[in-house]
Amino acid sequence: MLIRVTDPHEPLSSEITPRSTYLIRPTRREALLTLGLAAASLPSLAQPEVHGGGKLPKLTTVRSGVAGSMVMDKPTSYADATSYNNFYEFGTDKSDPASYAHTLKTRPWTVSVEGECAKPMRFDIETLLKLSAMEDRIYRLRCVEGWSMVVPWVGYSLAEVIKKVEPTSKAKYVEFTSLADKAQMPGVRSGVLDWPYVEGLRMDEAMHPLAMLVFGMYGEVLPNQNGAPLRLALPWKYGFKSAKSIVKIRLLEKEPVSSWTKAAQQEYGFYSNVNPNVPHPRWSQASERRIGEDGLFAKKRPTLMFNGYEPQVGQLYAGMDLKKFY
Ligand SMILES: Nc1nc2c(c(=O)[nH]1)N[C@H]1C(S)=C(S)[C@@H](COP(=O)(O)O)O[C@H]1N2
Ligand SMILES: [Mo]
Repeated sequence: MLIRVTDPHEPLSSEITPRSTYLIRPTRREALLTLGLAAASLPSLAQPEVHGGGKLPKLTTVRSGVAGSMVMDKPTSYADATSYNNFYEFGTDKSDPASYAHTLKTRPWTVSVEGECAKPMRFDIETLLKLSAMEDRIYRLRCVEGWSMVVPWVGYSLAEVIKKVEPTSKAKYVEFTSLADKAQMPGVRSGVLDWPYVEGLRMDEAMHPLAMLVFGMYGEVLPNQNGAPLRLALPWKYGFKSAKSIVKIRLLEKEPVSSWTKAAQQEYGFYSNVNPNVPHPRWSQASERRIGEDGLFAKKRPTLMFNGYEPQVGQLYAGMDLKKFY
């Protein structure tokens, strides 16, 4: 596997010349961006379609400076990104979250950050909303099922919150727990997963600037079906690593066991980095269908190593056997 050693804050050639500009005919905006002109200098050419449905509160945002935070693929439509969801707490059909998540109460909401740290804290959602500047970032999201989306998220790096509690030297992993309330979440009455939904990261993954704590999408607060009031976005990992509606973050010495690993260990490993070369035991991961763009009979597009974020995150896995640590 190719590991390039680069400063994660430096713009990378993959961003300057995005894949889409050489695979398809570039738009004027993309061509100009390729020449190094900032989008801000192109007032007549709008930013990608990043407006929401207009029914939810808007969030004030700044453009992110994090390398890899602005993929140039066309964003998925808001309608698709909010109606085709995985959120098993509300049912297993893709349409269930949009149909049933209105029963989720997102206020009051607290997130406790605890475990191996000097200053465990319980954050109110309003405090988290003000903790750091809200950034616009456009990330690819690759579901392990073989479909993908491009989502303009709003939030900031997860590291901002972790730093606040002052992790000890024993903090090697981070565990995330989603809300599991039968009264608000009809899917929690079913046994599809061992609730609550739990996910985890290695500490260096969690501290990577691309690992994002998300409060909104398309310039507005998150709709419930997308994980309100806060969820993760880990663009180089399969979608299930990005836990929704988080209530607890725990710093740990030992690797946590995620819900999906518990459900099927040979299918869902702890790392779950997007990897076209490591098939899921029941299907290939070499290609994907972009929701809203690639019709059912269209040729699927190739899946990229680390979902296209190898320049930014590849070095986290230097020397690791990615077939073993799937
Ligand atoms: N709590 C919780 N988080 C979750 C899930 C879930 O079922 N419950 N599904 C995951 C999966 S499989 C994917 S692909 C993404 C989907 O996010 P989206 O609906 O915003 O596209 O959320 C992830 N986070
Ligand atoms: Mo997924």
